[in-house]
Amino acid sequence: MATATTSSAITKDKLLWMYETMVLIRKFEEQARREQDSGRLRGTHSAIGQEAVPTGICAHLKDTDFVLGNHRSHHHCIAKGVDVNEMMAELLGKVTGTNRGKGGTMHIADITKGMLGANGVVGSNIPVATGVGLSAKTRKTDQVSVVFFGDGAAQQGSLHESINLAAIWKLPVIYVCENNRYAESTPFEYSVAGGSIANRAAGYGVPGVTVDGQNVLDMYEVGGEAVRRARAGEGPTLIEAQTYRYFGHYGADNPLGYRSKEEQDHYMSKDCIRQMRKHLTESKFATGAELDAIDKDCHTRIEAATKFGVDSPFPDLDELTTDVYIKYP
Ligand SMILES: Cc1ncc(C[n+]2csc(CCOP(=O)(O)OP(=O)(O)O)c2C)c(N)n1
Repeated sequence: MATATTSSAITKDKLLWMYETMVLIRKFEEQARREQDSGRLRGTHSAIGQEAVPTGICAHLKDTDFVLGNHRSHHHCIAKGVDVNEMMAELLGKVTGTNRGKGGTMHIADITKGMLGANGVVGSNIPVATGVGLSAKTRKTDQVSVVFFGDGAAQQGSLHESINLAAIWKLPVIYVCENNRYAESTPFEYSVAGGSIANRAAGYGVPGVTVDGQNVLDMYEVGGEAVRRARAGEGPTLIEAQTYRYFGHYGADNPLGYRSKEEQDHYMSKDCIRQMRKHLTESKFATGAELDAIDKDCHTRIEAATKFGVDSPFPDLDELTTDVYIKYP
């Protein structure tokens, strides 16, 4: 398991950015759940508990780098800098949303921020990210392509084909498996032969790293090395971030049907935001008051995003097929 030895090499600005990003994600996701409960949003795959994974990686990325996500991608989008007003409007199907209200929670994209898209088809973005890496290498840019996927998606053949190609062509791709221990209700232990996803990288001769995905400093450390390798032309990295989703797979799914309360309590006791808050205050990077001010600001931003989304209009009926179907000449 890779661990960060110190945060002293990280600037205070970067540490606070990571704290703020995780809090903003948490508050966005809490509001998305409220929208779901009110019926304005038909359902959502909550990433509450997994905030540290994309935050630690995206802390190393520029707007010109690329991120591709999956069905549970609000946290990937926010960590990559997508505007929360436009995201909330997208969730609510409004014309001011990132995709003009036609993508919804599972297809948020913002090309200006390098967020090439969430995707509801499990595993589908893994080969796409590989092609994005090939494009960056062919165009001789220093861009990096990062794809986030779950432990369930890691059982698909496309991951193996992709890592193989990325390895032989030394593509700047980072494969990040968010191992939250369940694919819907199927436990990791039941579905993953060999007991490790990261270990599979050895078969392709590339680094495979297991990391505590609830510790943003560990994620930052591992992400930094993977991004450095990618930019230096050394090829791909497979990261297995061990994490946990606090809520059910989707909507009102009650996870206590397939996992124990003791297990939930164990992971929740290692909450990524609480850990970071403790670290920042104990190491005197920030005072409790400074962090409270960040919490309050994130709360205000999510309230404003919700108002923006709710007050925005739905797309016009005339727009029904615009940007949906391609017209061939
Ligand atoms: C190709 C495909 N098969 C099945 C589904 C239905 N489905 C949606 S999410 C999911 C589980 C995915 O689990 P994992 O990859 O571990 O991600 P997590 O939900 O844990 O974040 C499944 C089977 C789908 N959307 N696409």
